[in-house]
Amino acid sequence: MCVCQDPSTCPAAEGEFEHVCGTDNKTFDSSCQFFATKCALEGTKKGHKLHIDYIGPCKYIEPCMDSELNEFPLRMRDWLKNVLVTLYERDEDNNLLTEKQKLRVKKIYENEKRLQAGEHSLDLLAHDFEKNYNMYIFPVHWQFGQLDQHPVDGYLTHTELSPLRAPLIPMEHCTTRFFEQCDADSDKYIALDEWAKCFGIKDQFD
Ligand SMILES: [Ca+2]
Ligand SMILES: [Ca+2]
Repeated sequence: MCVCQDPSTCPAAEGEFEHVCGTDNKTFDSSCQFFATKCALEGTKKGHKLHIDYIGPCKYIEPCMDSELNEFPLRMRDWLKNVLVTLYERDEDNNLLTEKQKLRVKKIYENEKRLQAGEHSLDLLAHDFEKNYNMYIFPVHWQFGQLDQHPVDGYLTHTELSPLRAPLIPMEHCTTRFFEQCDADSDKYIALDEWAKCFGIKDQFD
């Protein structure tokens, strides 16, 4: 039988960066503390609803305005593309990408029209998305596949989304609103088609 860890046996946090903010808006010293607490609430409604909201102590997060919400996917898509290109560049001997994935990223990497990583205006990002739309499809799908692991079923739960969402929230105040509206049918899962649509990717893949 599994036994919940006693929170007092969690290793002491070495700094604020180990703190996590729960969806109950309470700061936990570490993710160990958080999971021990959640485990102790197993079977209760409160426990079911408790998740890690973001990394770091709870803090005031500015409300996200509609105009800012529209900017969010522009920057996020560009970022995902750059993450993949960086992985590809570094992937000489450690297999961060499968052979099939490498082939797809190679096409993006070698495309001369690719917008190089850096600070770009929103206008330029929007223009590039329109002009080089095809380069943005794979990174969006790839990120979904990275997150959809427990289980691999074409849906993201709050927990599956967490590795992307939790570190982003303290830096990007539109993160929560963005992912909330991605779940268009509000069933608490982000399906692949909801995800793609959220990033402005049309239905068909390939
Ligand atoms: Ca899943
Ligand atoms: Ca949904």
